[in-house]
Amino acid sequence: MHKGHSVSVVIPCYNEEDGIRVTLADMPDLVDEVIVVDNNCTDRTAEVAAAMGAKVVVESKPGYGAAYKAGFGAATGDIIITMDGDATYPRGFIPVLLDVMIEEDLDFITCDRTGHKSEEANSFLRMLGNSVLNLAVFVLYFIWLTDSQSGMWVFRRSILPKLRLTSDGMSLSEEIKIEAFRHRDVKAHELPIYYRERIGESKLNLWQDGFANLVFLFKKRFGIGL
Ligand SMILES: Nc1nc2c(ncn2[C@@H]2O[C@H](COP(=O)(O)OP(=O)(O)OP(=O)(O)O)[C@@H](O)[C@H]2O)c(=O)[nH]1
Ligand SMILES: [Mg+2]
Repeated sequence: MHKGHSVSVVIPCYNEEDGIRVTLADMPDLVDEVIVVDNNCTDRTAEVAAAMGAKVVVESKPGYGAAYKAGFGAATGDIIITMDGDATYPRGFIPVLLDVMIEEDLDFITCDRTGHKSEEANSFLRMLGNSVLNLAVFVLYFIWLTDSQSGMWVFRRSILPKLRLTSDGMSLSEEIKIEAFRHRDVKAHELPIYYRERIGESKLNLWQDGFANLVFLFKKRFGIGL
């Protein structure tokens, strides 16, 4: 609970046994519930998460987006915060992000990792891919985001029915931002955070996911197949 608002953290996981342990270990006390979505894990992610006090939700439909949609459906907090199960996003920033949200009366915050990343998390190929996707978001949707692919968002649960989330894959990350920033009743902002190197193996297929995210932006913009 933070200043009268209950807080849920939702974490999608595909085999993040080691990462989830570190992610949950320093979750601030103000977080009322942590929902870990077990997305076909074949390791001990679910056991570790449950033993550390998280509520585990099972989603067998594969994909980052599918996992998030299941997690959002199970969350009960007034405010939902998202992050990966790999300990990359800063749990310690949560109180400050909530303060900004409440003070500025925001509905949606997306966290920008680009200002200060740990060196390992900052490969040239990733930076190039992210720049191309940021540019596409700007050209197609007229929204300037410094980090269109960030996976840490803070938002009021009440706005969820206003967001049309179609993607079951990695593209959900850009889609939720486009939906929030373009909705005239949603007050959205981007705020900087610190980002660490991940624990455990990356689930991102750089070329395949990057290209799929680019194609998704065009499809959504022109209403093709969604
Ligand atoms: N890629 C992917 N991630 C999934 C899936 N289901 C759940 N996840 C989780 O979604 C989060 C994002 O995946 P990551 O591998 O961290 O992707 P990323 O953050 O873009 O890449 P890294 O910087 O290497 O961590 C992780 O917590 C995954 O475990 C899935 O089907 N595919
Ligand atoms: Mg990650």
